Amino acid sequence: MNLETLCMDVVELSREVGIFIKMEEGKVRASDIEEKSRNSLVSYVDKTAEEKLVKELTLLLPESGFIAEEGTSHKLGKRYNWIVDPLDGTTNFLHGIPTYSVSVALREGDKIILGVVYEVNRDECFYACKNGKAFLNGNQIKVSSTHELKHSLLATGFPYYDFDRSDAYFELLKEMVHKSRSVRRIGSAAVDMAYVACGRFDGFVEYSLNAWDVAAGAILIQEAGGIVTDFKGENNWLYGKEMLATNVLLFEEFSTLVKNKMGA
Ligand code: 2AM
Ligand code: CA
Repeated sequence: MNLETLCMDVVELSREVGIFIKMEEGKVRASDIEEKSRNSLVSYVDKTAEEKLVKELTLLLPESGFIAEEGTSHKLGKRYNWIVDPLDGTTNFLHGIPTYSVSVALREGDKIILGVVYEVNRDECFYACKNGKAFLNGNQIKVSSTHELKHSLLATGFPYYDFDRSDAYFELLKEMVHKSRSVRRIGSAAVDMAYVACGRFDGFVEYSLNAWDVAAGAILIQEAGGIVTDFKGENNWLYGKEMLATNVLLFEEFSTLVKNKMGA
């Protein structure tokens, strides 16, 4: 398997799926929308997009399995598994807000080896594979070189279903607002992380995210020279529902802030 060739095939596929999603923008009726669990919305658009991804990714790598948000495949691969979010930012999509993405990662054993995030409305495709570099539409990207929180632009996602840690989270948010240049909440974790990878954001923090929200973004950041950890500064970020991402220079200051408020 040539990982770089596979990565470019996944880039092309993600763009095709993105074009389908864009064509459906504004056409989804209220009766097409289902609430899977509290505030977690889905429509035929997410499901159709995922079915196409599952079908085509299987053709690209027949022995692979899937961890896919909408559960259209439960096949598990021995060595390779795709981690797929066909539409990250469904709430934005359904409300006519332009930031949403297609997010696809490939896992070999317990390592993510490829990631693609396609931000549909900006026609921006971010991609990386292990031991390679990270790219945006063919140009190499790097994390920012901001080294102090006071000069940083941070990103986050607000809790929307798991409010158990929300007091600690909003304490953290207050500190982030006070200590940084400002904080953005754009509604697609995959896009937030792609923006850390290319240096638009200097740091990102969110809890209760699923593996499909963060898998592709994480390898983008790592290959662009950044760091991803859980809130203790450790490695349990894929299934641990804690994501902290930043460049190396800001890591100590940002992770100390997060650890102090949410690391317990
Ligand atoms: P999704 O659109 O794939 O579900 C941002 O906080 C992240 O949380 C997004 O990546 C989004 O992924 C997920 N999310 C799900 N429901 C949400 C909601 N009601 N509000 C905000 N984010 C939501
Ligand atoms: Ca989704």
